[in-house]
Amino acid sequence: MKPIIGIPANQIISHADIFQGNHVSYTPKGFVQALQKVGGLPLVMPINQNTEDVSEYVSHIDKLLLTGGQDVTPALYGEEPHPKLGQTDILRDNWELALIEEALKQHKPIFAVCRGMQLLNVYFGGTLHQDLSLYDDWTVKHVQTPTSPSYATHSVQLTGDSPLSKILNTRELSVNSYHHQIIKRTAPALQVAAKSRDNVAEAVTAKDEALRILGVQWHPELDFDVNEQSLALFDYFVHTL
Ligand SMILES: [Mn+2]
Repeated sequence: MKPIIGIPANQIISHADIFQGNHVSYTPKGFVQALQKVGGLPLVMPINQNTEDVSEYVSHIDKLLLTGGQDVTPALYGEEPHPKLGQTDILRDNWELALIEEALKQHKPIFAVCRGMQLLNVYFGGTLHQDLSLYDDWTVKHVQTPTSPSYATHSVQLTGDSPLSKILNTRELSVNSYHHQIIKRTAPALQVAAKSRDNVAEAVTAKDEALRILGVQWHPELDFDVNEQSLALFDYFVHTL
């Protein structure tokens, strides 16, 4: 049996002129293909305003994968929207927060990418910088556009005893980077597993190992076909975490 990996879908809400005005549920193909390549069975779960359905959804999956996308609604960590905040979608936030809670309740592992890692931090009571410009020590380019996501552009240093350094068997790696928000206060339940040179949290794990959680700020789904370490993360998630 292949492990079934639940992926909460994103929805297009800002382009009413495409798809005949329908809102469309989707997930980037990189997640689908990376999971399939390492032997997982991706299952996309559309946003559902009835969050009572999460228990049934989660009972059908083995693991939960949170993807990138919109900014997290700042009210969820007690802030007003800053002028540099990007698009938010409270329906997506609420659906994914409900799925996180249920996955933890049902003891199912969570792999969280980019926004997913930020949302996990907010779920556990942490906060975010709504834009990198609000971070005093910002010196590294974290939005590498227009450089291809296949090219890793900045280094991250892995914490010596973190599972990440064991999985990847290194203390430093190069990653791609497409985020304008970062963790401000790390949630008490989480620990930083990797940092960029300007001290931005680039990966997190749970302090309590019984909570099987890995979050990364970069995008392994965009370079897994050319970067063995990115593929290794998906392999670890599907078969080990
Ligand atoms: Mn970065």
